[in-house]
Amino acid sequence: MVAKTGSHYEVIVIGAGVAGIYQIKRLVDLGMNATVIEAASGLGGTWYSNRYPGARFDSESYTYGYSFSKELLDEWHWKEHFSAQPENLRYLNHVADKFDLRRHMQFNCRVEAAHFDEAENIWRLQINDGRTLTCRFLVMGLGLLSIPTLPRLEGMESFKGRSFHTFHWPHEKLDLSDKKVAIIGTGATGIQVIGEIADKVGHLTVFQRRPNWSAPLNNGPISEKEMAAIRADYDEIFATCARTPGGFVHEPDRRGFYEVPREERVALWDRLYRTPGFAIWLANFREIFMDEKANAEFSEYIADRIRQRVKDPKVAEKLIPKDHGFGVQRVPMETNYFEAYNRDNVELVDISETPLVRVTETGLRTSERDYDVDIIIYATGFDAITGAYDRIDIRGIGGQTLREKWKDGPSTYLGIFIHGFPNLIMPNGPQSGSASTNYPRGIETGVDWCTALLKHIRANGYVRAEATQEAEDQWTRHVNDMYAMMLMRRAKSWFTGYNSNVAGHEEGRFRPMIYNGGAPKYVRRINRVAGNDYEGVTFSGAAPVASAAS
Ligand code: NA7
Repeated sequence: MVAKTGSHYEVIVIGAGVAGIYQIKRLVDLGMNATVIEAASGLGGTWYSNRYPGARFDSESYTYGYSFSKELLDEWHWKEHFSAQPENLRYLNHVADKFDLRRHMQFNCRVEAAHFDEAENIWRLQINDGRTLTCRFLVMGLGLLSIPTLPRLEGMESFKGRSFHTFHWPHEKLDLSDKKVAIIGTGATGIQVIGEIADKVGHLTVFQRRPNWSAPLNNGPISEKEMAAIRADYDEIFATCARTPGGFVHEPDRRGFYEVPREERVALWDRLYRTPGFAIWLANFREIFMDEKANAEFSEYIADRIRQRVKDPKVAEKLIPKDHGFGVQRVPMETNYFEAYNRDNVELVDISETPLVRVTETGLRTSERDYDVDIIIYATGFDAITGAYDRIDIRGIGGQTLREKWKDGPSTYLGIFIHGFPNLIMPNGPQSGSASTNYPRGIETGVDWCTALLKHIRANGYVRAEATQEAEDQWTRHVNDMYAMMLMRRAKSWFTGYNSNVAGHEEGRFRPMIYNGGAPKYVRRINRVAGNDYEGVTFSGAAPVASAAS
């Protein structure tokens, strides 16, 4: 028997981000004894930490917010089509306050270890404050991009100025005027930062290893009148998101790429280039994702756009990716990014030609020369998707560690269960529907499904739920097979588990991290599983054991 000492919960949720907030709401509504454990000092996950200038949604704001409460939808006014971090954090705090969720959250608590106790069928969690907490079910709301990674450069500690990863951008206001700033990394984050600070810094030196394809965000304010129209349209907006593969409002152009004459293709692209958000990526022809020739033609269209916007042709060429086509990795959306390079105070250093050698006391050294700066910004990405799992000592049946099980890439059932790790549930795990789509839409689906599962378990008095090996193998194969159709498979990006700064994640080691089948297909699949008595999951406990392989 498990003693109810105040340190035991029916459910513990790790992480108070977008997933954790909604998950605890659903658990509290069910009257479950549940808590959220959060390492940071406040809620919000991504939006708590990423406070760098330019941090904002690439989802339309009104598709990012929660859909579960009409009252919440009616009272919240998104101020911009792609809302920025301060507003996003205010929103998440508003949600927590409105539904009185904060009292179910424990901050500044980092879970260091989670071990499954096979005799009791509970998880034992070691918290960094010395406590041991136990729970029957462990729900992971860890975040896909919550473990920032730094380059492995000699001399990083010796730098006398300020340096930080964008994830750790100082919370207090940082005056950059008159400062010489270096930024390393030109992914989605670097591109947002550069576009935002170029006209606010004394001098900016961008250290680019590989350029990224990027297109205009076309952001703008939302007036009271527009917001009223959005509110009236919410049902349709969410229905569209549910219908589209990416969970966004952008529907793919279902005409065949080659059936549409070239002039019409270009007319579509001209329109999409002016359209807000991911339209340029997701409302495009589907062949862009799968057909090398179609992708090359569209990439060349975007390359010309870059050439038109960047005055120095040599700089323009350096900003055009040569090693991958447009859209084979998540597309960074930009505001004034390419124009930044037309400024006298902005300099591009191509470190594929002159590699970074080390950090010095006064700045950065490439193979060619020294760059003295006051501030170094590392926009160098994340140990994505599985990184947050790897940082916790998670042990399942027989003491098997998850780190070891996933060393060559994740394997899951539906992105929700892991064989050998009973009672551990991931509403937005690796290989689930949310990672590659409009994140909160996938999260709501995942959380709702996991909540229904927990209700089912409770109703039947089960004490243990675990995916079968067979079901996990089948799902992981399915996830893997789907990459075969996608040009994305060969991209060096966090979608395939690439990160040059993490041992074992360097180039060449493909990991099936995300589900590429699209949101509607994923939802149909998990609903079918639930409808078939959770096929592929074995339950045990008070009720007779129900088991079925998928
Ligand atoms: P990304 O997309 O992983 O980008 C990281 C960038 O940092 C990328 O340009 C990397 O170059 C560069 N990088 C990483 N390590 C190094 C080292 N050691 N030296 C030089 N340059 C380096 O992360 P982001 O934070 O920009 O975006 C993550 C997601 O956040 C994004 O997709 C959105 O969904 C939100 P590389 O390409 O590896 O040569």
